[in-house]
Amino acid sequence: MQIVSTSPFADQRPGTSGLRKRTPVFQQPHYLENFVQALLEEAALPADATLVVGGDGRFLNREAIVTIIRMAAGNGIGHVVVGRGGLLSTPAASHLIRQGAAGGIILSASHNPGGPDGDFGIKYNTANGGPAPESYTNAVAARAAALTSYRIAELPAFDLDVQGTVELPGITIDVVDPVEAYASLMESLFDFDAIRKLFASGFRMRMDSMHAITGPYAVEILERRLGAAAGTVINAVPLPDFGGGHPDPNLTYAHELVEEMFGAQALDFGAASDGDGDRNMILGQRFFVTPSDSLAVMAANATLVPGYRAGLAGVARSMPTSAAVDTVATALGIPCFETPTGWKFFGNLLDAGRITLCGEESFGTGSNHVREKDGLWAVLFWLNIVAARGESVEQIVRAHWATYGRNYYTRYDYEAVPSDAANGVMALLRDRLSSLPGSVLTGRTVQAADDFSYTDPIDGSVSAKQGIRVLFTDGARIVYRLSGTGTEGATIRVYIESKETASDRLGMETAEALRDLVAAALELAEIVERTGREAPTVIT
Ligand code: VG1
Ligand code: CO
Repeated sequence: MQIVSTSPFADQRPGTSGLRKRTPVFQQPHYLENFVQALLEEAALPADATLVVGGDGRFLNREAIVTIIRMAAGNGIGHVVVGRGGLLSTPAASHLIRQGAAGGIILSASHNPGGPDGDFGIKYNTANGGPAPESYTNAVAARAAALTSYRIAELPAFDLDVQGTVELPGITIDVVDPVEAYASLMESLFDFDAIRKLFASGFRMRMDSMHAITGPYAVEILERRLGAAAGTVINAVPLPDFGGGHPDPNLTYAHELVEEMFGAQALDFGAASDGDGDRNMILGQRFFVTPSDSLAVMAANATLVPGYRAGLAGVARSMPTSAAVDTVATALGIPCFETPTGWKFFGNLLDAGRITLCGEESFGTGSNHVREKDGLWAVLFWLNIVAARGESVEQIVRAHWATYGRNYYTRYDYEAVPSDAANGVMALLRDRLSSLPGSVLTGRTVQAADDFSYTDPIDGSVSAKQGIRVLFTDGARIVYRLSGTGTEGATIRVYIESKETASDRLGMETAEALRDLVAAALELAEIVERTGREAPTVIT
């Protein structure tokens, strides 16, 4: 074992989901090692602990995993479980950790592009399988900023591509099939027979894995176990640069899928997932399901799915996510929690059994089956609902709106804005907060305006400044926050929502329904003046 002297890096502060930086930043000497040392020291795992390690296969994944395994040995960790080839989707890693490991390290920058000019990322998950809480990530940042050495073992060469157990001096490495345990978990939750029958009846779907991690999982589950046609999964081989694409499952970046599903030859069902496999997009034939609606539909139909037959203890959504699921929770008579953005805030509620389903507007849905959002799980949930109801995706969503009303919803992202300008927008909004209540915008009256603060109902921890909310008396909302996952300048996110219940107002185009409110939202924050951007980078 070697103790290597190093100098601290001041910028190793994890954001919404781990530490994400441009790849060259991670290639600086000692950069990765310093951060890993800080997180292993803070985790303080006992010598008999098992650590799970895996990543989404992006550029640097394999080298980083070898370094992490050597550092685990250097820090006295005796057992590592790693996915074959260094691959593990984020939800599959969460599941493996929950099989008895003390924690896990996941290498991914999720939906951010990969490659030498792309992004890389790393995060730590605790024994419950979920992202470490803020108290931990803050402590890691402080440690990293003061670090003077790290510990790394010299190990004989080992092969990550061969499944099996490797005994090395001081450490045992289990190279496991990345898919098997996860696929079995899915089989235990969903009605595979019903979905198999659905495919056998001629139902056709397309799954776009976007050259990222879900390819092998989707081929095994959809094509092999459920009998979907060969070729159902496209872009199914994980590539280090995701084929030069942006593995973000939305209408902008999943364009291959979108062209097919909105074209003349559209299939019955379309889905896509992101770099690390925790996000999902659900499409019907020429029909887009907003992630917020997806969560609400899942909650309303959960008892059709074997794993959720007993009903839901409660649900949760991140603050910017639309209130569509709140309406369902009220109808079901179950609690609905509103948390800050980021999956780490759902962990305590899931562990305490207070919620069963949760989700975010950013194409993330999940449940108590793991402690991460889960892209393929969401796809299977929808397939199960479609099979059980015998209706199309569009019919299911329109019926949902007719019952619960429709929350029109859109998000405007302004990426790579100079930090000063972005901070100026937030400062302006904070200044305006106290004068907003009672004022009228687009004919709607502001009921309240605040900077969202969350008190965790389980451990009492407080997370302040989680985004500006402008709440109207008719249920409409405008939310502003800065992204915590970008690697260049700042990203301003503006979330706009309006609720309609009148039956003749459920079928509008989203852009049309929200036109006034969007204009008011941009004006209130002086977005165009302060950023110089006439239009957002992405609209979802
Ligand atoms: C974004 C999303 C957030 C999500 C996070 C991680 O964070 O808005 O909902 O939890 O990404 O998802 P931010 O801070 O950029 O808004 V993933 O799939 O990138 O790990
Ligand atoms: Co992701």
